[in-house]
Amino acid sequence: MDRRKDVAAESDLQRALDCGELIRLYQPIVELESWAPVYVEALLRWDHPDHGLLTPDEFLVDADDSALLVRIGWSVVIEAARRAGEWRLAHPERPITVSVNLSAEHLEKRELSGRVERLLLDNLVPGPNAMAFEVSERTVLSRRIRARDRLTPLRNLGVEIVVDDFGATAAATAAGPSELRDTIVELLEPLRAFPLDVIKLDSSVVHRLDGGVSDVVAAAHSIDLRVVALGVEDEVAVERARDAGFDLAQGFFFHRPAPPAYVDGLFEHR
Ligand code: G
Ligand code: MN
Repeated sequence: MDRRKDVAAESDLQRALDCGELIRLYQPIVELESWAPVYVEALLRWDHPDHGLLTPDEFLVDADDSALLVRIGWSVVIEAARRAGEWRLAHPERPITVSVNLSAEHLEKRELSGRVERLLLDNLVPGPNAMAFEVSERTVLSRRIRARDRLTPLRNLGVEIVVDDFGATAAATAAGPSELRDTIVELLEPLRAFPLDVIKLDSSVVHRLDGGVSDVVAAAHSIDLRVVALGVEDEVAVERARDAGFDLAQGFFFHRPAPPAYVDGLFEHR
């Protein structure tokens, strides 16, 4: 899309950060058994004066200023820690985990776990698992950064680690459903070596695998990961996810990304 080029200019992005146009929405993730929201994912949006609400893949694609990416990443983590503290303290009987997406550039930072530890303390975020960090499959398995060395101290703080968009690359390249299933089950194998709690299966995988998706979910369970179905948009998708054995689901059928007041409302109505 061409507007990507228009809006990705870095000076613009820095200005957007400075003047509060980069906002955070929150999307609940539910347990499939009960439909109870147990996570909320913090999602970055650019509330652009001319282009409206933009998603990160519309404005971060060309932003190769890694320092700026990390500054933007921190703005999300900082607010998420504050919300996690507030929601846990206000509703200890309904513990919710606030999850944040971490870029490879951000995960690479030596100071990451130290700063997160301070944020948890400063915001009185009670442990364990009041926060989670989502890293893409590509980031986890990349050789360039030592993901395990960065994830281990982070997880030792009592936060969860989530693998995001799992299988997206394989789904884009594999020939047929059985090849895709085998590729994805193989991709799970190296993940054993990492400190992980949850895996989010890309919606393209769920669509392309059809029947074979339950094998993938079972393989993930066998290495002690809870599994999220992404992009659940209708009742059929809910049924499929339940039949395949998924633990959790995220998607417009249940909840759309919304301002934090929406999450406050969920506590009222449960
Ligand atoms: O990959 P990640 O977990 O970061 O995905 C979050 C993104 O997916 C958000 O930008 C969110 O708006 C989008 N999203 C969430 N639910 C749905 C859905 O049901 N359908 C589609 N198409 N996108 C969704
Ligand atoms: Mn995510």
